[in-house]
Amino acid sequence: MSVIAIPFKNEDPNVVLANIRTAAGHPRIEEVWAIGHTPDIRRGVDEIIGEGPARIILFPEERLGSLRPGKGDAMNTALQRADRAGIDRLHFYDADILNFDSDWIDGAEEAADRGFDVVRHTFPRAATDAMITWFVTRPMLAIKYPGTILPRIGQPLGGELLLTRKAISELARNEDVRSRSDWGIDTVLTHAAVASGFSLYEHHVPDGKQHALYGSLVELRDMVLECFDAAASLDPRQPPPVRHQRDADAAVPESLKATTAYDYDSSASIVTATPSPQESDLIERLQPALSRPVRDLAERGDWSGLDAPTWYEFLTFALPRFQLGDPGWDAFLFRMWTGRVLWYTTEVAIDGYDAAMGYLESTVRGYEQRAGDLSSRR
Ligand SMILES: Nc1nc2c(ncn2[C@@H]2O[C@H](COP(=O)(O)OP(=O)(O)O)[C@@H](O)[C@H]2O)c(=O)[nH]1
Ligand SMILES: [Mg+2]
Repeated sequence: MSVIAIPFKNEDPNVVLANIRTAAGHPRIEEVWAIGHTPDIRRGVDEIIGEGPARIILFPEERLGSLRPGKGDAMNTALQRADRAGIDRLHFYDADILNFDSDWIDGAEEAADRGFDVVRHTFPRAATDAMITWFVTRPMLAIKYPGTILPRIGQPLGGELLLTRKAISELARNEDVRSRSDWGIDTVLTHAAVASGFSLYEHHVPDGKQHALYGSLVELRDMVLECFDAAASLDPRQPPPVRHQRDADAAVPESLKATTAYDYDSSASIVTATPSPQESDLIERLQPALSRPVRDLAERGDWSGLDAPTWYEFLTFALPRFQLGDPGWDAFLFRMWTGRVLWYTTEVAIDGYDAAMGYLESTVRGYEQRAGDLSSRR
């Protein structure tokens, strides 16, 4: 039996309810699990329960993890329940998707029918969207696992995926997955599935995922820090080769190419804000080890040197040192990431969608190459 799990928090109730309805109306789906405790969504779900054909069940996330309680607890609640109930296929979809329809479900089910253990949805994103994927997760995976599939997965932070029975049962027993209650859950699940040797299909959604975008980059602060921490925490051993296929890319919608995904002006003030005493202390301590462009950003809010090689060096420097929850490190890492995003926006994204995507992909490949050369010389 196939189940769809939809974690929700502060989303537009109409969007969440429409997605629950779509999920419950699909012939392959027997149950829809809506996981969260926002009161107006609970009330709305109460009204559509029983519309069928699939059963809709609403329950809050359990406190399973050890980090900030968040999306990870919600996903792990579904994973544990699916394991206990012996569910064959568990789909996850974010609650805020505006263009969720039966094609997403069909695409995942069909790949599972062809024998893939895990299916991940992948889709085009605006040139200035996915800034954590492009400047934290994929670079970190490139640095740690060069030459493997891990840095090449399109949406390593994607919350849209399908796990088959084998994967459910293995991942439900994985302590790193279970403890990751925060935004780090996606990174840890992506890594654990590959490290466990599961075959992977990437199903392409050509229209892109239309969902809630951001104002200032400040809204992404927790996500940046938790995703960095999750990537840094991953077992450094290289994963085994896994069977992997993906749909061919399709033409990207023009509207998506023209989308600006965050507000530049309000974000620029993040890098120029006066550092807290903790951040100043940290920078002073690290100062002798920091490169010139990093110091220029830390001390004067000047992000003009945050190019790809500087960012590689910064990530490898922060990798063994960053401490999630340390106010100095949190502020410093977030300021640096913001500077890197601003640099990319003004130096690269400005040249248009295709050039931007070429830059982002080749930067990750370049990092893999650099990390691979280093590890072969060790
Ligand atoms: N149950 C539950 N759901 C959450 C929590 N945090 C986030 N979510 C849901 O996780 C999904 C992804 O969150 P979203 O803010 O859209 O992340 P983004 O698309 O990666 O920026 C959405 O459906 C959220 O409602 C949480 O603490 N509990
Ligand atoms: Mg979203």
